[in-house]
Amino acid sequence: MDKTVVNVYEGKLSAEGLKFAIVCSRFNEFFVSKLLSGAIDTIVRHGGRPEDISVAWVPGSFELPFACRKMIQKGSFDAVIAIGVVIQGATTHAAQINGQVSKSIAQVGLETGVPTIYGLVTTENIEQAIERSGTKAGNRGADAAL
Ligand code: INI
Repeated sequence: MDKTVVNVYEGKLSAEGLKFAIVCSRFNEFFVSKLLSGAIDTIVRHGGRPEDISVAWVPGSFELPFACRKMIQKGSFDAVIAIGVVIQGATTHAAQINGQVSKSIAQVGLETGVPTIYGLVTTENIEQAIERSGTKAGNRGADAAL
């Protein structure tokens, strides 16, 4: 596209000078810690400073939107990243969490004006969670940070 004749709005993949909050769920921490490492690694590799990254922990993914909002209200972050892993069990519990959390994370971003990024892995089983936490399907935390 010829950028001299049109206005193009697009992001730059630079984290230089930016402050990030990463809100993580302790539920399925085995996977969440891998996603968190991926997110931090991506920010730092794009020029962000480790000291400009704050990490908050909540019990489960359901609590992520609330904590994202609190971090935005209490801090001065350029973006907030929510990280969690919801694995389907024998009941509809996971579906209930997923539906509400995705909507609420979008709502936090829209209401506060601070980019609030959805970095959740929602899977049918543990194998799919492994694949998305740093193995054959990449690292969803790194993707969210990007
Ligand atoms: N929280 C998760 O982050 N992942 C899950 O897989 C999960 N499951 O399956 O139960 C989960 N449950 C806890 C939930 O997020 C809340 O912390 C809890 O309901 C208290 O509000």
